[in-house]
Amino acid sequence: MKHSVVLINPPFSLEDRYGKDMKQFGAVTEPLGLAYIAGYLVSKNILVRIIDAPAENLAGDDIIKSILTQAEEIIEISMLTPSFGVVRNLCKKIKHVFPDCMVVLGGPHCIALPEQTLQEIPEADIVCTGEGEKTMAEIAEKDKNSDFGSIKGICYRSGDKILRTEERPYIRELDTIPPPARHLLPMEKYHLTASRVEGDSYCPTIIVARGCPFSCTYCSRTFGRTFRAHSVKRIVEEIQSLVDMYQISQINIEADTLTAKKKFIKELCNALIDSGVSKKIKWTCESRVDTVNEEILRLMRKAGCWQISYGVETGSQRLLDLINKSVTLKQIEDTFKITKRAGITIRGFFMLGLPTETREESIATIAFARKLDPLWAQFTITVPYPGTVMFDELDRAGQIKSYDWSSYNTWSGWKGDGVMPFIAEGRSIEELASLQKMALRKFYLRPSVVVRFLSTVKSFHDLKKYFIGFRVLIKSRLAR
Ligand code: B12
Repeated sequence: MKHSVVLINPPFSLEDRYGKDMKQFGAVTEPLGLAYIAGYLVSKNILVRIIDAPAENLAGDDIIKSILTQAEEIIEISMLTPSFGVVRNLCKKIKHVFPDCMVVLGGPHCIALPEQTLQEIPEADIVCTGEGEKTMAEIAEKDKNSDFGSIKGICYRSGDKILRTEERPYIRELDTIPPPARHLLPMEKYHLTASRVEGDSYCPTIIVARGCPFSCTYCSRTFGRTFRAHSVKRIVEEIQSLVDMYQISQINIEADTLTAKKKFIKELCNALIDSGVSKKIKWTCESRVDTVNEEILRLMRKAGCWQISYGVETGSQRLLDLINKSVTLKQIEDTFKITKRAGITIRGFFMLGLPTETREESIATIAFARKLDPLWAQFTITVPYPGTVMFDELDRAGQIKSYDWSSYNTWSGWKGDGVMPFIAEGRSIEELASLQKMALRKFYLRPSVVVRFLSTVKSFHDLKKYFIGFRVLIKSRLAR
């Protein structure tokens, strides 16, 4: 028997993520994990729909009303670590109103802590321990009281026990799964962070690969170490269909590490050029400084890439080594130079409050950001997410301060929540929160940067965007 399924992106709002002041800068993005699952279920003739609470501005009660009208039998919810509290409340509400439905959870937090999630959320019936497409199709064929032991990649309840089945291998050939079912999403409601978009035209995200061979200690590596990519033919087709359906002129290309394999990125760029897509579409992406060179960057530029986000993380070589980033400060500086030379703008990501980091090292990170001078810089306070080497090490050392997963938010300091899961010895949340604000001010409130931004204003929209940003920064100085 096939059930009808509702996939829910939980009501984890921009305010939950960034707090009042910063919420206006946050992105509301397509829940592509759920859309991939939906695409697969549709291909198996399973009735499915998606409720995207953040995009539709729905609260828990609105979701319940929506489920009531449709009477779905399997309810699936996607969860990140910081959205844990929101998901737990939603599960309670759902099971209170629909005690007989089956609640399945999945996403990065579930992949990291499947058994514990079932223990901590008694209303959940099943947790998916990996990629959800095939697993969900198999679950949808089963009744609530069936034996789930034969379905790979889940944790489930059997009486009072929590059982874990055999791991499901990663999907090796990504082209065997259909594209994400964007037609089930309210596509007009999404927007990326302003720093990733040129002007105010719509910029959707496309995922071209999964898996990352690197071993940074702060990363969950949800999709394993093997880089698996869609074929370039399929990627070009997916972009082309986005152009046809939504008349887009820009796109955000995502992968765990897009440039992990030189052969792949070269093939992709050449395919974008040869198909003519590069003439219609400009794109932004994320990368690592040690996986690109001048030749690749120039090819990426030719293929339409206008911006790359690099994870710099810290201005201390000692800390770079400690987080196993496997790059040097010199490599970072060199790659920033050649990227700018290739005509590509840069966003730099920086982490404050890494384990064992001193105040001097935080200041060095801020100084390094100013020296590198990307167009945009983001400074977040380190959160050791479960499933990472960093979390395991700190947990073993008894240094995790909070197991309230809702506090696992890199913007907690700025929000002033008063709780952070980890604070390095000798530091305090107040100090890190004020450093995060200071970092942004020191980076953006430089005359050269203000002039640079103002000189790029092309529309009233741009002007408004920068004005709001500068106002928040100045306000943060007053609130210090
Ligand atoms: C791209 C990306 C983003 C983009 C998203 C763009 C977009 N339109 O999707 C942006 C920049 C917006 C972003 C933001 C954030 N991100 Co992010 N992001 C990623 C990244 C690099 C890839 C995500 C991706 O494309 N996945 C591809 C899809 C197909 O995978 P998926 O969503 O995980 O879904 C699959 C499975 O998880 C599972 N699944 C998912 N949901 C469900 C539900 C059910 C019921 C089932 C059965 C299965 C299932 O099946 C899906 C298909 O196989 C990951 C790293 C990673 N590999 O996960 C980090 C990652 C997911 N992000 C992370 C974080 C923390 C965040 C932020 C909270 C950061 C912040 N401080 O604001 C925000 C939260 C955004 C939000 N949704 O609320 C963490 C999550 C860690 C954790 N334990 O929670 C990750 C893992 C990176 C890390 N630090 O290790 N992110």
